[in-house]
Formats: sequence, structure tokens, C-alpha cells
Amino acid sequence: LGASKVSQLVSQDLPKVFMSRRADSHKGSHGKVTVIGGDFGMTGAVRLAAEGCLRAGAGLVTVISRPEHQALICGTRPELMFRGCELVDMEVYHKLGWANVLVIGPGLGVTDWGYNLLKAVDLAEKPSVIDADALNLLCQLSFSNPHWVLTPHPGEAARLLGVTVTEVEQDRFKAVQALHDKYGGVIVLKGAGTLIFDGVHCVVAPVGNPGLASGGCGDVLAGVIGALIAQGYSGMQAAYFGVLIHGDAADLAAQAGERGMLASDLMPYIRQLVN
Ligand code: NPW
Ligand code: AMP
Ligand code: MG
Repeated sequence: LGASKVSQLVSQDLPKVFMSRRADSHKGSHGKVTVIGGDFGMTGAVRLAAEGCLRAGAGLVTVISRPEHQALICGTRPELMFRGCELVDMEVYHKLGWANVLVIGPGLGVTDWGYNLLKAVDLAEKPSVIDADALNLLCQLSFSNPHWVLTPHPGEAARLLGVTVTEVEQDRFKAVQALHDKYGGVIVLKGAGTLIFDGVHCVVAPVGNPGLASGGCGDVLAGVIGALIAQGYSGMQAAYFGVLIHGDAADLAAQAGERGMLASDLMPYIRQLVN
């Protein structure tokens, strides 16, 4: 990583971070997030990201997904707002403009539907968390944006760099540097021993546990990072506090066992850790 400053994140860093909410605050004070994804067969991914976002303290969260998915997403989490999207029209642009922060990718798929939404996010020029299939689409495009936080797992990182997963895992520092060189912003290279890099500082986060190795856990992390940006943290701060909250929530959830732990099990602990 050349002259970059490398530091290690530890759980004790967390209690200093979260102040009490101001007594006169209101939902608008805590940020508005639009979470985009949930194509056919992957509705749960966007639902998990959006709930992670609410549980990490975002004031208002809207989901953009397929119109037919509204009941699935909001029926079990009525606090979520929803905008159905068949085609990217003015109403969709309005919901992107409304938000302080965008989170795109969980369950987005890699069809034209997802591609058009990612293009709209790029045009919106907002702080954004780019996860999952948005990364799989990004590797076919030339977008790069200093306001973005990219959250690839090693498989996504390999696609973004055009190398193998083995090459990513053999030298994760080299991979995170290469991702930053190519795409800019803040890079969160996930997996055991997550690395977070903004081009100057690299944070090593040996947090969490293999209970997180199950479908949906990364989707929750994307929502948590989005919520922290919405509440005023920089992309870099949101990335490392988000990874820490997610990892510590996983350790609390794993008290009941790593095997069989679900992404949804993180939610009450995320709430506990941001208070
Ligand atoms: P292998 O061969 O399995 O060992 P993909 P995805 C490789 C949504 N989801 N961690 C791995 O290698 C997501 O949001 C929906 C992870 C494989 O080749 C996305 O939109 C859910 N992977 C979409 O599904 C719950 C690693 O990467 C490839 C790795 C696809 O996302 C699940 C997997 O990546 C999911 O979140 C590592 N440490 N190392 C829902 N409930 O709706 C290597 N790999 O193909 O992008 O698949 O991550 O499941
Ligand atoms: P995803 O693959 O996108 O669902 O993301 C999985 C999430 O779980 C990421 O935040 C990973 O860093 C985390 N994770 C997966 N496996 C482990 C592990 N063995 N130890 C620690 N964290 C893990
Ligand atoms: Mg993922």
C-alpha cells in the first residue's frame, strides 16, 4: 500500500462514536436513505439492507424495487417506504433526489433493469454504497465516483479487477489498492479480515465470525453503512464503524451458535450497538 497509513480497528473504538440523539431531533434529522435492488428471486436482499439501515438509525428509508415486490418488502417491515420501478422514470429520479444517501445492489440482478438503476444512481451524484450486483454491473462499465463506498466480497472484487478469487485472497492489500486505483472512493474488501481503504488510510478489521458466512449478511452491512453516512459520518468513517457494528453484532448473535445464524439475527444487536 505504499505510503498509506495502516491501522487496526478494535471493538473498543465503538463506544466513543455514538452520541445521544438531540432531544429536539426528528426523523429528518437522522437522514433519508433510498435502497435499490430486490429483483425477481432476491427480494429478501433489499429487504435486509433496508432493515439494517433502519436498525442502524436512519430516519427514513425508501426502497426502490419491482412494483410487484411491494407487499413482500413492506408487509413484514411497514416502517419502510416504497417506490415501484418498472422503468427509470421521473418518480424514480425524485426518490433518488429525495435521499441523502443511496444504497444500490442487494438483489439488483445484472439485467437492463439493474443497469438502468445504476446509471441513474451515477447521475444522481450522491454519496452511495455500491454493493452486490451493482458491483457486478460496475465491472462492465467505466464509472468511478469519489463519493461511493464499494463493498465487494472476494468474488465481486475478482470480477471488478478481472483476476481470480485466489489472486485477490493471496494479497488482499494489493487487491484493495488496485480496486481503489480503478474505481476510487472507499473500498471495503469483505471476508474474514475485512480491509477498508480510502487511498490514504487502510483499516484492517479482524471482526465478526464465520456465522456471517450465510446469505444476506453482506446485504445488511450495506444498509448499515448507508445509515451511518446518512447520519453525518464520512464514507470512510461509515465504512469502518459499519464493519465494526456488523462484526460485533455477529459476535453477539453467535452466542447462540455460529451455525444456523441468520442475517436477520443481527438486527437487534445492531440496534443495541448504535445506542
Ligand atoms: P464459490 O465458488 O461459491 O466458492 P456472487 P452472491 C465467490 C443476492 N443475495 N465471500 C464465490 O465462490 C446478492 O445481494 C440475495 C463470498 C462465488 O463464485 C446479490 O445481488 C439473497 N463469495 C446476488 O444475490 C441472499 C466469495 O463469489 C461468488 C468469497 C448474488 O450475490 C444471498 C459469489 O458471488 C445474496 O446476498 C467470499 N469470501 N470468496 C436473498 N435472500 O435475496 C469467493 N467467493 O455470484 O456475486 O453471488 O454474493 O450470492
Ligand atoms: P456477502 O458475501 O456479501 O454476503 O458478505 C458477507 C459478510 O459477512 C461480509 O461483511 C463479510 O466480511 C462477512 N463474513 C463472511 N465470512 C466471514 C468470516 N469467516 N469471518 C468474518 N466475517 C465474515
Ligand atoms: Mg453480498
